Amino acid sequence: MATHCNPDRIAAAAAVDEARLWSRLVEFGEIGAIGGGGVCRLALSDEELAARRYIAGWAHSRGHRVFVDAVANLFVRREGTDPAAAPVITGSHIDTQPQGGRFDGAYGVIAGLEALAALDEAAVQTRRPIEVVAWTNEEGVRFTPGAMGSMVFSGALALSDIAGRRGSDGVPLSGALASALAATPQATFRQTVRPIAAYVEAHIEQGPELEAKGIPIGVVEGIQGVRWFDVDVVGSGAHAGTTPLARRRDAFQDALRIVNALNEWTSDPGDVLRFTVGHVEVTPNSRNTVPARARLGIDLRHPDAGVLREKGDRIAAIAAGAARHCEVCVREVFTKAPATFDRQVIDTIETAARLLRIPSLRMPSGAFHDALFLNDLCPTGMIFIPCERGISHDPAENITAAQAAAGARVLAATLVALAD
Ligand code: HGY
Ligand code: MN
Ligand code: MN
Repeated sequence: MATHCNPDRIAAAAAVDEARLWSRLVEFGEIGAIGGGGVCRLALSDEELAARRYIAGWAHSRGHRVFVDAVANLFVRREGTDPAAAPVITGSHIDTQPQGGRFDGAYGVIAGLEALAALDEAAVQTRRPIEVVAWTNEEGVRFTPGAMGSMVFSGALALSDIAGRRGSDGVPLSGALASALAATPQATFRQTVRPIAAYVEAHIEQGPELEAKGIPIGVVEGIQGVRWFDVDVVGSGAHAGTTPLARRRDAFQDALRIVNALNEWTSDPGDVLRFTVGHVEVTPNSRNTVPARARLGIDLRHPDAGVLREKGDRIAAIAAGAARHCEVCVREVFTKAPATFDRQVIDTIETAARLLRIPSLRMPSGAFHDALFLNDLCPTGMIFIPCERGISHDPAENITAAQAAAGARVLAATLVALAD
């Protein structure tokens, strides 16, 4: 990276205002707040639409243009000296888990906005435009798949193929997207932009390593692969008090057998393979009725594409073999191979941290992120900051103002370098 932009990188980083960034993070965390410091801001819900209005309102007040695309990805644009140049994009997501924290996703978007403010205040001009994006539906809780906005943006998924889907609450995706577009009338509708010069996403680590080592910045080298499966177990409803065991086709009992068999299949003494059944539905979910149906939502991850393929490909057969009385149907609803980030972007982030005298550590990401899909489109990298006890996807998720500011400083300096 050219050294002539060093003063600009340092000036932009120095203009990051820790108190302002923190107060925005706190304010943003109040949108959809639940007890215990957590947030429930499901994709395209009323709360998430309020968060979109917050971002668009901020951008408008600072004179930035706002754009939105067909899958309701929301972009805030700071012009470069060459408006025709491919933009550098930063950002993350603003939807959360049902009992999520304040920082997963939101941090990357708010840190991006802080970086734009810092560039403005340091009067740093970049050749390329810089855009801060809030990708639609990264978590995949209300609508599947997760990372929907970045998948559609990168071309991994056609919106027309999923537009007919409904959310877990029965709301059609098409209607929810229309409401999101209507929520930010100041945003100009825009077709997908090409090419993209680079993408860099700031995020909390969501794991314990940085905190344990006392290192403020993680330079992410790549993301492990992921596969999601829905397992439907179909038995027969019956009376709980009268039906002998021999006559039962209890879907939940077979679901338990399936989970046990899959636990065995995925057990890994090295604790690298990650297998989770985080979603269970039992129908009719009545204490005194033998369950007629059960659905399991499976999340499987590994950094090695071969292991992920081998372990995932046998899930349907193992599930079918473990069920004693019921029919089993397994569908894969989301899949992405492991990704390695661009060497130059990794170097640029690491150099920015060094320039700012902030210690950093190269590391992989166990969580997936929108960067996983942007990586197929343009040079991509990620900046991690520590989070308390490594906890995420829980109201207890927490960071300090100083940690937030360190990440935003490295982000600002990185954006200046990438947009030069
Ligand atoms: O599931 C993930 O890894 C992401 O946090 N949504
Ligand atoms: Mn996230
Ligand atoms: Mn998450």
